[in-house]
Amino acid sequence: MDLTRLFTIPLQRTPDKIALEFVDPTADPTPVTYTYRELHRAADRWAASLQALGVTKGDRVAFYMGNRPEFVLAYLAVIRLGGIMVPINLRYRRREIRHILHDATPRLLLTEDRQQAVLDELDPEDRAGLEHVLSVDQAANWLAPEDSTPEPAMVHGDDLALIMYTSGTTGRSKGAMISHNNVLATVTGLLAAWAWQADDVLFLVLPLFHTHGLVVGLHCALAAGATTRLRPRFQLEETVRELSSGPATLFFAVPTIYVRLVAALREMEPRPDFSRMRLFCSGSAPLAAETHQEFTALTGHQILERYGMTETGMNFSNPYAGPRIPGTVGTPLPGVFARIVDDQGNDLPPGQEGELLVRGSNVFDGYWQDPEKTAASFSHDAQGNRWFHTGDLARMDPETGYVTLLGRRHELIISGGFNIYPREIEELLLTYPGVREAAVVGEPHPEWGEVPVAYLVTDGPVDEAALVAWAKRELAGFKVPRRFYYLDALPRNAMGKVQKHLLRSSQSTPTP
Ligand code: MCA
Ligand code: AMP
Repeated sequence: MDLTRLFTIPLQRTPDKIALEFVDPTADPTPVTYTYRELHRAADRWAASLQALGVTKGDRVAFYMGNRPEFVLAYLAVIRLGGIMVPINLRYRRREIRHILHDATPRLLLTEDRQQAVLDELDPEDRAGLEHVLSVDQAANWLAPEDSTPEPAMVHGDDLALIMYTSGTTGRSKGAMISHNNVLATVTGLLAAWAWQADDVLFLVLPLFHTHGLVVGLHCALAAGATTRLRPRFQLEETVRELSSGPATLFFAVPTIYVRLVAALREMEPRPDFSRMRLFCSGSAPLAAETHQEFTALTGHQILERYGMTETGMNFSNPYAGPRIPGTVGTPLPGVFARIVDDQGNDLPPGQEGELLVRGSNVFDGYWQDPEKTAASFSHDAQGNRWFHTGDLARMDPETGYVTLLGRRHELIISGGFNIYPREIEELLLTYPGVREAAVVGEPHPEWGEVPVAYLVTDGPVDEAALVAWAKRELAGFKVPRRFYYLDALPRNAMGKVQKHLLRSSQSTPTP
């Protein structure tokens, strides 16, 4: 069964209900809406169009565009054909896009006019494998006639629906291969755990190019027969307005958004009334207990925090009905099995800290064309079950059974819900003239959670503004170090490995 079948029940029961409503307040403020029937028909038309362009089962189709209805239509079309969507974070720049195009070798790249300047920065060789680069703004020129339908494709649950690039410990991001069944497992788990209802209205401001917006948000809403009010991005005033006087019942966000909401609500008199809302969820990065508590004090709502990964979809959640404990991610979702183990892979008793392993139908099969990294990410238990090593350190409360995440085994930095691996930035900085050594670490930040900062050993003074401008052409802005510190040498152990924990407390010279 392909994923789009998830929506057949709302399609049959409530064909005229609004499935998707989109407004871009900075452009044309008139809402664009699709009922379930219209969405289905439009996705058929897009599927027929992509099929005519040569897209068949197993083909990768890269997406480099922001939230908009065409993203949804094209995505539904791709998976209906058995194609594989490869979403690219819109903040990614030359170096990151180049890597994804070379690694996933998509047949087609779907984009929008406003991204053209970024794509123009690519070398012709980077685009060589692409048969078509199409802007959805020009779709009228290449879409098939309105009532077109595609030739049916045989799509199975184990076929891939997505390859999602997650930052890699080795500097290059890895493509997580997500099957239709993996997505289905997360969606069915969340539908039950969060009591989704057909009369829910999701206010969705998270990017569709990540699991949080796409799977937790859009997919669950479509499967529930609910309405999604999609926006291009998070905007504070619009969000406060929607949550207090719009039709929304559900809001999903990353902690940075809750930090901004709390800061704004604190200052507002009279305070907006969020009492019509049913559920606020947080995930993608740790939500500070203070933010959780202050949000409750300001709104009367307890945020439901949950935990997931690109590779696994959703793993843990605080309960919908039951205590939501700040600073915890709750218990495994239906169908998810979890263990906490020591460095040798032995199970630890409740209360002890170790690495979290998970398995279940939600867990991906491996990394695209990377059997080595795949093998290194899984282990088998005595019964032959295959467990994914999340790299997250966790402890289970012996009384409640709730899990708290304590940090990560690897060097991942999470900034505003986007992942950053220091190695990728270090490799880039080392290619800059005059930079001899570079080490990147995360520094705590009240709004973003963490931000990257760089420690450099250079041949002489560096023009930092030029360095930053250059780095921003190569990498997403959120990966560019916020501060630079200059050292005579990086602290290294006897093996020559940089001791990053010493850097964080070192007496280095900050940006001159
Ligand atoms: C934008 N900037 C950032 C970030 N976002 N800096 C650090 N971290 C960020 N996340 C920078 C921009 O580069 C820019 O700087 C400046 O901030 C302003 O940009 P702007 O576009 O105005 O920012 P914003 O629109 O206010 O964005 C903040 C945001 C956004 C709304 C929090 O980052 C966001 O939507 N985050 C959600 C990410 C997400 O959905 N993650 C889920 C993935 P400059 O001009 O210097 O470049 S994780 C996942 O899916 C797993 C499975 C899970 O568990 O959910
Ligand atoms: P990604 O690779 O973008 O899917 O990010 C997955 C990582 O985000 C996880 O391995 C966790 O480290 C982190 N994460 C997601 N949700 C939470 C949460 N609620 N609390 C703490 N960390 C989280």
